[in-house]
Amino acid sequence: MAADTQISMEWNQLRGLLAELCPVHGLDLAGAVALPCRLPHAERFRDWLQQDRHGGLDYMLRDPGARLDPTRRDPAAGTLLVFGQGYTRGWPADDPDPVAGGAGRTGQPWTAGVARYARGRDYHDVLRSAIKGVVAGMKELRPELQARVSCDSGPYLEREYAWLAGLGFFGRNTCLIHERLGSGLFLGVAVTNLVLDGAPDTAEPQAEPLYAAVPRRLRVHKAYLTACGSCTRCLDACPTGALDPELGLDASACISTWTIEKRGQVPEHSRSATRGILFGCDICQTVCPWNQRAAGRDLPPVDAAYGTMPEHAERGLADLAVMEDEEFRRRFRRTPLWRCHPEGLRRNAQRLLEEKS
Ligand code: B12
Ligand code: SF4
Ligand code: SF4
Repeated sequence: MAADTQISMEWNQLRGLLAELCPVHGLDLAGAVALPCRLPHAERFRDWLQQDRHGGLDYMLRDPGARLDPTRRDPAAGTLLVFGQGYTRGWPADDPDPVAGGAGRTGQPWTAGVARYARGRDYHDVLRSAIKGVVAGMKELRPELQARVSCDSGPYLEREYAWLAGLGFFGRNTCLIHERLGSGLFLGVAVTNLVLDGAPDTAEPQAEPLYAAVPRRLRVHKAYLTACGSCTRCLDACPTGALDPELGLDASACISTWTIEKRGQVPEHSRSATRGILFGCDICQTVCPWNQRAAGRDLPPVDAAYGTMPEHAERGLADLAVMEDEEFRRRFRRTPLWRCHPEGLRRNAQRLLEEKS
């Protein structure tokens, strides 16, 4: 983004544009946060880093200042647009329950051990191109618009911005939850040179997003942090005790970290916890009542790109355990499984086979 150009737009004009463009590009939610802005949970993030709850995910240590303030990277940034795109409508009751064995259960395909977010095409590609589609549509009206589009991998606290922009609330499992859609949502952002006239007070989180394919629970009049109430299901269900009600998630204990991000073996003490799990972990979302309710609702379907890829059913766990790098590349290059590298997938599959024997 060029360093010195900002353009103005009316808040309601942006609302109209998002309402027109988001459905065309398969986006469920969109909102805006004026920059620079004070992040209410910046301290939570700093503590998380300081207490080593990042679990050795080194990319989280890189330039934390930029993560807290996008204008450090893009001085002309005036508005951060944040988008949500569903990949599952809740966690259906007939989904093989990972707590009960997932892919380890007899008769289940190996994909039952893959977290739902990773069963289709790579969401980075799908969501980024959807957001770019919205930006391109906006540019037809305002050619001077500039935007840096990012999903997941950029230095942005995406859940924090999503909450500020009114997309949902924080669960005790740390996920961003929408009252009707649940937490099966990917988040992405566009850091733009827009300055919005008539935008709400930046110091306050918004109660509703600018655009929602499905509105939040009741009409939400005031933003709130969480709607977990007295529920602690996710804390109780997490098999490694990775969730702390005060401190959030400890990535060094999270199965997701071990099965996706790390290269070594799952530590001995967590081995029984990962039973039946091949890649990622959904346990703290599967048990969440917001997701169970979402699964029973009549909601518009998610983008077909997030459906299970039937072509992989021809391969079994035993094939994955010895899969050559070349086949891994061919099959999984454009999927989230790419993240764990061929050796990670072989390792995970071997562990599951050992469990079964
Ligand atoms: C590092 C990372 C991980 C790590 C650490 C996760 C973590 N909770 O921090 C690991 C590898 C474990 C992981 C796992 C998963 N991840 Co991840 N991950 C990220 C990443 C890259 C950074 C997260 C981060 O900044 N962590 C630092 C902590 C401190 O931040 P935070 O948890 O977001 O919390 C902040 C706020 O949300 C707020 N907050 C959070 N919870 C609460 C609760 C209360 C009560 C309060 C007051 C505040 C609060 O305070 C924090 C500071 O601002 C983001 C993408 C991004 N750029 O943001 C994706 C992201 C969070 N992951 C995502 C997904 C889908 C997953 C998995 C579901 C994948 C899977 N099935 O295996 C799991 C979910 C595990 C879980 N329960 O969080 C989505 C989440 C979407 C959503 N609806 O929330 C994101 C946003 C990616 C995306 N673009 O869609 N992930
Ligand atoms: S993703 Fe799994 S291991 Fe990680 S916090 Fe949730 S339940 Fe625990
Ligand atoms: S399981 Fe309960 S405590 Fe955990 S996020 Fe869902 S509602 Fe909140």
